[in-house]
Amino acid sequence: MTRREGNAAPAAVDRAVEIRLVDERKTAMIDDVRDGLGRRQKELPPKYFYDERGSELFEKITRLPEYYLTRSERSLLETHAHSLVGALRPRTLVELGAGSAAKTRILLDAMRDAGCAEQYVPVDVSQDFLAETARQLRTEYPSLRVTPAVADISTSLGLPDHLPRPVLFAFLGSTIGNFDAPSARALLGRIRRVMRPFDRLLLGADLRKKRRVVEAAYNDGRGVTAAFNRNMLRVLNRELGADFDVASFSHRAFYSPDRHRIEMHLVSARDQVVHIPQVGDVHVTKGETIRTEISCKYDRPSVRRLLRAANLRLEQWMTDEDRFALAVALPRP
Ligand code: AVJ
Repeated sequence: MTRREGNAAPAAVDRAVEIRLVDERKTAMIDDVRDGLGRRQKELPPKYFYDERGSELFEKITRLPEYYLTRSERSLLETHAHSLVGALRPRTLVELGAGSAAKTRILLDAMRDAGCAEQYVPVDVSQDFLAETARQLRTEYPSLRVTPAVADISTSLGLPDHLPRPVLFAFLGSTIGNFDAPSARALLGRIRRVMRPFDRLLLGADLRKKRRVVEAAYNDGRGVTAAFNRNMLRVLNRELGADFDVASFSHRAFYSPDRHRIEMHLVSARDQVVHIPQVGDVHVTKGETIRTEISCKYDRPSVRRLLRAANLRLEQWMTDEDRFALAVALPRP
């Protein structure tokens, strides 16, 4: 949120904007919850993991020995950032699902070293997280223009109108894995439509691999992933006034080799009724599950197909011992 010191009216405008954003988030959440819990396989969108506690738990996950994804992607970025940025010379970095922007600095450093860094646009659903990230990056990169955009990328990108080109769009962390095939195509299509010929998309995707390796990453020995999973119910309790008995749900994550994806569920230990204001009473039977996340795993042909379906072309493919991939894509004419 912008601060306009010493002027009462704009501060009131800021406040009004803030209230509207909070309101919109709540309305969208009610719709998502009503829709998701009304399905035969109950489900909730993974974006609701990430309140402050959820973001902290996720940061912990990224440091777990079993969770190879973040380390693999970081090492790929460290290896390839300079040559990527040197070839493209992007003046703007747009980062989708920016989060804490930990890996962003590798790209921003490379852009600064190449002397092309002008603007950074972190896009995220979490307004608090964005404001903090923006503040930090402005201090670390004083000559960089930082213009955060609050948006739910599953519906729109919310980008500023005029960006210095070329733009490097970064969609990292295997967040694409959270989207099923039709939604992933739609999301990449939205990115494609704002791309110009010299812009590029840098996509981080987790790769298909031995079941026990991928399952271990989502069933860590310390129970951090379990706490992360259950945290979604705490978010709904706090934000919607729901009364989920968090302790009565246990964590389950498994790899489906046919669908090439991890599914994460919360399993109810008993028959119960959950009251959710503005949604209604939700009946959950003993052993019934709520799916909280899918995490799709790719290989080169499936990434190429996905990009092609969004009118993008795979230009470059980098992997870290076949654990994780960075793909560079360009718009097809
Ligand atoms: C942030 C979506 C990449 O799917 O691996 C980590 C989230 N869930 N452990 C993933 C997550 C459980 C993560 N992404």
